[in-house]
Amino acid sequence: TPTPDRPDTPHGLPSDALPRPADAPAGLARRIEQHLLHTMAVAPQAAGPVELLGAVSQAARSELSRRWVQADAADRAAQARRVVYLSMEFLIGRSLGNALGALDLSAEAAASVATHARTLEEIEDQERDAALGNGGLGRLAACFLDSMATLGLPSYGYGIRYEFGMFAQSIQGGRQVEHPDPWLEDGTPWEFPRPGVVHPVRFGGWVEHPESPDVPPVWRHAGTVQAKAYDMVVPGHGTERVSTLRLWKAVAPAHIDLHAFNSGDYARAAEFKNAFENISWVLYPNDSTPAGRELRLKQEYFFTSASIQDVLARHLAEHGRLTNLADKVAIHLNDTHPAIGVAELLRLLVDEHGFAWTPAWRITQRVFSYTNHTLMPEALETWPVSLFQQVLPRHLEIIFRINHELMVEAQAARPGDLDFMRRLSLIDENGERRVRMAHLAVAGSHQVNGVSALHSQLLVQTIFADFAALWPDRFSNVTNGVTPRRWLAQANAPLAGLIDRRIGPGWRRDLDQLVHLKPLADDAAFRSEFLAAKQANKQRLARVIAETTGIAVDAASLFDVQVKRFHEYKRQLLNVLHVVTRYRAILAQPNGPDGQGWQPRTVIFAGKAASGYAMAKQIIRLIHDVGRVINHDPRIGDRLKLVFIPNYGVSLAEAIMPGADLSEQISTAGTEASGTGNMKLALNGALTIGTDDGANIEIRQAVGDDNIFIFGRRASEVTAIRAAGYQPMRLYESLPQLKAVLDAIASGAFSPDEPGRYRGLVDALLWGGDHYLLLADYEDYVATQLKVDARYRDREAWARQAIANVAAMGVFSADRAIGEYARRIWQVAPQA
Ligand code: B1H
Repeated sequence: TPTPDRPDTPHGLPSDALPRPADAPAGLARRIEQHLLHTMAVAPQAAGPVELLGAVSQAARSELSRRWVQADAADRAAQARRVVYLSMEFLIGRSLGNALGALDLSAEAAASVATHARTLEEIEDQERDAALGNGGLGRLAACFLDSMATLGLPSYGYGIRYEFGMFAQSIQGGRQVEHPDPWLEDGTPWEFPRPGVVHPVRFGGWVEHPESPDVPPVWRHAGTVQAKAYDMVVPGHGTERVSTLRLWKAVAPAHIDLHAFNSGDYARAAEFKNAFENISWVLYPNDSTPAGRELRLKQEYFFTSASIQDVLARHLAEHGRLTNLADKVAIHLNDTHPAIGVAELLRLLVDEHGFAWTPAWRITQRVFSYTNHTLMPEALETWPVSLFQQVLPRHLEIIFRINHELMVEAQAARPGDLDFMRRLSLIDENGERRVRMAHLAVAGSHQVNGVSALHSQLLVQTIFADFAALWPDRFSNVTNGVTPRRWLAQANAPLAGLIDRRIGPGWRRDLDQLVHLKPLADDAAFRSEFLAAKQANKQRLARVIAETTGIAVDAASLFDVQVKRFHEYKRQLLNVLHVVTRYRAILAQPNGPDGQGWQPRTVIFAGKAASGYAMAKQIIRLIHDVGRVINHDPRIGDRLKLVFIPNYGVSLAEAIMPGADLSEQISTAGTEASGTGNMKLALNGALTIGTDDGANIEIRQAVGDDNIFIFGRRASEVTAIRAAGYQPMRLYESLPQLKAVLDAIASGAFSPDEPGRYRGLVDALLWGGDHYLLLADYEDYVATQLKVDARYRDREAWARQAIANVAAMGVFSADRAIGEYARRIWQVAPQA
């Protein structure tokens, strides 16, 4: 029933409108009412959704802080070994639904907001996403924290409290427009400022070397910025354990006193202050490619240094000495972004805590471990030696010393092999000298892993081949995973409820239990309930599409979904080539390829392009241009629709994943390190069409060849094709369908107002070498899409296969992944 709009402010309400203790309900409901009055300062019966969000969040927050204090006290008392996860990105999304789920308070919260004539969903929708990350790497960090808390690992995530997170995307005239994301502007109930936790982080200057070798060098830095701690509590599910996410804000040092300046210098003083504080202002929006800017290097050092200082302070408070540091802390590097931590820990031990080099180096290597997330050569971080010299002069010296010892070891392993040394070196000497951060991370860690079986194998065959020759035992694999709490329990209530009724609720903490769904694929009643849940989710998604794009889509059509960052290697353009192929085929053969009609399809895209990535932005524009033509062509009707949902992020993903029938995972084999959207979609009952790449390969092994559509060249074939001199023009000439599609796009069939708009894009395929082999995989892709149609038409067969996918997803739980890290890499044990 619709509710009348209520005023959002308490002004003018009679005082007898406030609840009296006599009618105050119990438990959570009572606490919510109290928070409405005392925290939100609103008369409870006048509370709107925003006030309710605040009050419910506060009620959850107080219970979480109780658990937090308890877990912290227990870990201190036990002097527990801790895991410290350093990451530039934590793509958290919303917190309320997750917190209520973890506290098992969702039903009670729903009941109490119902007394205000609101639904819990409506309240939760008011919360802004915490989008402190770009894509997969940042979301992985958030899933991992959820699992660390749930498994009861004594653990901390450390990162940056960006004032502005991932930019918001809107579409104007078919083009991406970026908007700032001031996610903190109205405050957030989920952070706990720790005014007493501050560490100084130094930059610039020079290094003085005392005469005596026993006296450590002195870094005469040029400036100091203070790192102030803001904590978020990470709830565990089905346990009272929690984890901590500590984010650092950059604050100018106290001696920049704005009041001391006369009015003329005030602006200059403010500028000076900004020059420090800008370090934590904004997330760099470059998924999979490093920014290479001085401010980025400062961000990396800023949060890494503050975090390691914090670790040492905690360790000293608990143990009074640092000699046993490696027994008590495991520090993990989420990609190379915090790799400077290797040099920073050495610096702190040697320069500030009186350690000799050799024991300090031994501790450092035992403490650190490193995950690589990409093989793409352009994505490997390197910094000009000159920039390092200017920003971190002492660290550069330390890196040179590590390198010297590495070169001695290389020399001993392969005497006289200068190329081996050159390839291993922490310094790239080709052209402008640069520091290779991945080499620093490998040298400074006792374990290095990739994020899927294929990726880890390619790591030791390609970019780390020489290191693997030197230290074979250092390399291993931990395939990624996703948290089933957010990605099934929270996002997909219809399916989660159905699973609960059939196999009980235990899968939330033990996803392997989904295997009990396997036999239910043969149960017709279960299949029909499964399809009904999918249908409800598709209707919800269709509503989201209508609200955000204005396009009406048919929830009975096949929902074909590709949602991820836009990048050439992910090949959204190959998907578009298929859409245009299908469009032309429908026009040419209205009765379908086999006379049985066309399976209606809705092709759904969402994702952001890095602001400076022209080609990715052009592909977004092409999707809109093609969509405008197809969606308005009366000859097509409901047989094909193409939509782009703007502003993809965690919350939108929670609406999209449950509503997908088909999951597009079509990267060029050998390029997508793992993928995690592939896991979320399969977990929600989508079938995958994908290449033999990243974790798709393991998904195929888990679900079986018959329950997935794999197409295209494998990684080894990709390498061979390129080595043999790939000629995309030959494919263009020999495949008439492909030629017609490319000609249509290139000649302006979808951009009549500017016919040459996509000439460059097509030329990049035909003349620019088609680096990601779209043309090589086109024919197989289009043929495989026809198989998808045929399978989908047999609704019972499709349901069986979708159920088989869900049942096989146990291994892709982030709990499994974190269990492997804990045992094999961190050597930490869960606390009861
Ligand atoms: C992944 C990144 C990444 N790999 C640089 N690398 C960045 C690199 O801002 N930067 O400089 C940001 C992100 N992100 C992704 O990690 C992989 O492409 C996915 O395949 C993988 O699933 C994910 C998590 O491992």
